[in-house]
Amino acid sequence: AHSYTKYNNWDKIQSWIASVSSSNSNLISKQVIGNTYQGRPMTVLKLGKKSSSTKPAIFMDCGIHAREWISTAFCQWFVKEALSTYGSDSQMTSLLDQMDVFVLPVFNIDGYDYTHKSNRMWRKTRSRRSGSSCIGTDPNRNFNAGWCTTGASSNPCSETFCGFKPESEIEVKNVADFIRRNKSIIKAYITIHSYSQLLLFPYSYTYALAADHRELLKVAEGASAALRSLYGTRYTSGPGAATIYPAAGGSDDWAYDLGVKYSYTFELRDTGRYGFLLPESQIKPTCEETMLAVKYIAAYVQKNL
Ligand code: 0X9
Ligand code: ZN
Ligand code: ZN
Repeated sequence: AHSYTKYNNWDKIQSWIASVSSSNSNLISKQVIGNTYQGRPMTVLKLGKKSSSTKPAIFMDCGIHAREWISTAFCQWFVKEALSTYGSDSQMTSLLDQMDVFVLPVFNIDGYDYTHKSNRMWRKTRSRRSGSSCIGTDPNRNFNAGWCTTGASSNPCSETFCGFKPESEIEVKNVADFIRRNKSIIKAYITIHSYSQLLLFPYSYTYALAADHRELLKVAEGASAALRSLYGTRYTSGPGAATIYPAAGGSDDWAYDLGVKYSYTFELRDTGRYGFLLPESQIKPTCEETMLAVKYIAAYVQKNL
């Protein structure tokens, strides 16, 4: 059965998506934004109090990289917390009254399924193309933001293969199309990765500072402080290029250049002891502390609509 404190496989997440969205219909709805390369449905959950007028929104995805299981666990946790604290937590109530939160629980479903069935350390998608026997593209190098200029490889066998062209991956195209379609209402983009305990913001494709650098840094530092207040977990905040490494084609830089100002990449626990193999015993504390950071960013965005 599905559990919020376990790493659920895709079959369990898929049935969870169906049940969570049908049993809380005042606060949640679902929409398929397209299928993956292998034909699995990519479902976005929309959380928010129903309203007659169009509401501003936040978009959040998990599981761009297949092996980062704590990331996918966080999106499920966020949905649970949103539904169970609406009406009792004043911040969550006000957030979902005023805004919608779009959650894509697993971005790279084919890769995620592969990490459960064949290779726990798989990172990329599972697409094939004639001309190479190597499988998969790094979805976080396939967005159209300085595409393949730095920190990415044009070799299909590389772990950071940027793809044959920007948005060559159907999963990337589906998400980019959804965000473009909803560009006028999407005020923040949050993408969840692991590991390293970082809160990153644009740019990663260049060392140049974003036009909104000071504000993005201030909000990231506030969010990191909120996260740390629960269990003392330390996060480092900063622009991607200087804080982790230069790498082009990422979703955060793409969303920012499209006009979504509050664009953040989380790298969740830990700092390397377990790395991608974070024990299930850390799901609850990791998700609880991350909730505080995400809610901090959401509250800031809400206040500055
Ligand atoms: O390299 C990545 O895609 C991310 N790190 S991970 O270990 N999860 O693979 C960092 C992404 C930072 N943002 C961009 N490079 N745009
Ligand atoms: Zn990642
Ligand atoms: Zn909780």
